[in-house]
Amino acid sequence: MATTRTEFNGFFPRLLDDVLTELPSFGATSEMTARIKELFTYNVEGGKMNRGMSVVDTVKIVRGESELPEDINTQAMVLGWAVEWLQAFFLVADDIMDESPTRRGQPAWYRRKDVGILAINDSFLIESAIYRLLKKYFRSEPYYVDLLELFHETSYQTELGQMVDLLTAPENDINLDRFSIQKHAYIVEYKTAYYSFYLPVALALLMTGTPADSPTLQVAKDILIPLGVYFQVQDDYLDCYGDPEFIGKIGTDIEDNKCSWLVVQALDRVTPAQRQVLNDNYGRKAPAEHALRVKQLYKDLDIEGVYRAYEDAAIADLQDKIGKVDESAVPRAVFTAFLNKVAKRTK
Ligand code: DMA
Ligand code: MG
Ligand code: MG
Ligand code: MG
Repeated sequence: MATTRTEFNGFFPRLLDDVLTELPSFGATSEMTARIKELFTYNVEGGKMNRGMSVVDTVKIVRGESELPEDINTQAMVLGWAVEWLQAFFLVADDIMDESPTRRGQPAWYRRKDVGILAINDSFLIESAIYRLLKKYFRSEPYYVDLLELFHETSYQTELGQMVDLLTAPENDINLDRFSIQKHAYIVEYKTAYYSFYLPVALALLMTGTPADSPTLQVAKDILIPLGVYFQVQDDYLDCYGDPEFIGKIGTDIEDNKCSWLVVQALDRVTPAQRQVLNDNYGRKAPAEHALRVKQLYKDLDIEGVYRAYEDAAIADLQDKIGKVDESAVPRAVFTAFLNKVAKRTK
């Protein structure tokens, strides 16, 4: 049923080629084309591809087919990769803003000697490629404008979330009062849940004939946004407790003064003395002892245990919500497939 990673991955060169072959019509020299090839290859490939493959998997489930007709399969893969391209656009910019050293087990793009601050424009180029691909494969479809609007709205939501994420985490200005459960909830819903969870399923629904104003999309959103929130809580957890070798990135949330789920939970449980420890050590880039003291405090408060309890409750709540979905709107398998990919992940 599920499209294999190999099949999905094997489709990437074709899309890369689509974008590269039209570059001469934009006056591109071979040097420009080579650089754009490196930009896309370095940043778009190499992820977990859960988001992209979810588009294809959802189209299969909605159509009730384990193998799609070739033209439909092609379009579903294009939309899947368009989500991966969108993700690459956000990640290139995110790593600059978060000052992250690594991504997907390699130096973050902006850290390369031949890139640096150019990475800002490179992130815009990655975004623009999405619209080149949509034009090529969907221009004559009746839902073309719906696809464009969905990508635009989703980008807007993500950028609003990123704005609050960064505004809540100013450098050299530690104020624990800025952090709250409500603030965290806004950040994770907007910066992650829309593009990572709602977008892939909404694209598949548009492709399979759901009108853009159908209540079906709201049914999907009511499950996928909480699922995306759970996913970002996992990301916050893995930032501190994940194995950098395995997750391919080194956590920076404590040093970056981020309104992470972990610090919000800690603040909910601290004594005044522990709050002072947090105040004196959170959000310091160096020396490393500061971050270690924060981690020790998390240990004293058993934040890992709090996380495990949250995780069990979140999964149970999602299963309950999925169980109540009207199957004539969306097959429940769409959501269980997605939940199974995410539940208890360590990467
Ligand atoms: C990521 O938030 C959100 C977007 C829109 C890329 P993050 O900075 O926690 O992500 P990561 O941990 O992957 O850097
Ligand atoms: Mg980041
Ligand atoms: Mg970030
Ligand atoms: Mg993170």
